[in-house]
Amino acid sequence: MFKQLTIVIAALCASLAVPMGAQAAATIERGPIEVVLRFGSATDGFELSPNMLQLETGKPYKLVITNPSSTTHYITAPEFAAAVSTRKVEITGGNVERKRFLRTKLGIAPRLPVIGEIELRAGGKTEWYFTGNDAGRFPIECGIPAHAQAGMVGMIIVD
Ligand SMILES: [Cu+2]
Repeated sequence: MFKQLTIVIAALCASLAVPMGAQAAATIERGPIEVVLRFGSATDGFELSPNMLQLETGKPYKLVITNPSSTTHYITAPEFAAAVSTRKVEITGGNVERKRFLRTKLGIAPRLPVIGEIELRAGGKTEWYFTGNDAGRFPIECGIPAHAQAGMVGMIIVD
């Protein structure tokens, strides 16, 4: 009886130990936190969805931005770009025309070149990898004249 109980306890410990070990490894190897932001809509609505993102300083993010509309949009968030450390901006789908970089326009000394604008053509998709450095509220909008006024505005809050 005692021997059987010992075996049961040993088996229980082994079954607990494996998942806990796997969980610890998964935590260490976990990649950036993925956040999805849609610029425009499939019905050509002038919107950002969601129009508010809540992020945290010190955490790595992968911001996936899509443009399902039939028109070009400019991802414009220079203050936000200056408040994060960008690792890379990757074009993963569709048609992205260009990335424009700012260095001194904001009157600050960015750690790295600051992304001023990403032009995302119809059907385009881009992935922006960064870590939040500075807390604050940062506007994000479409930089094409009249698109922001039509509703393509949003806010990124970094706590
Ligand atoms: Cu636009």
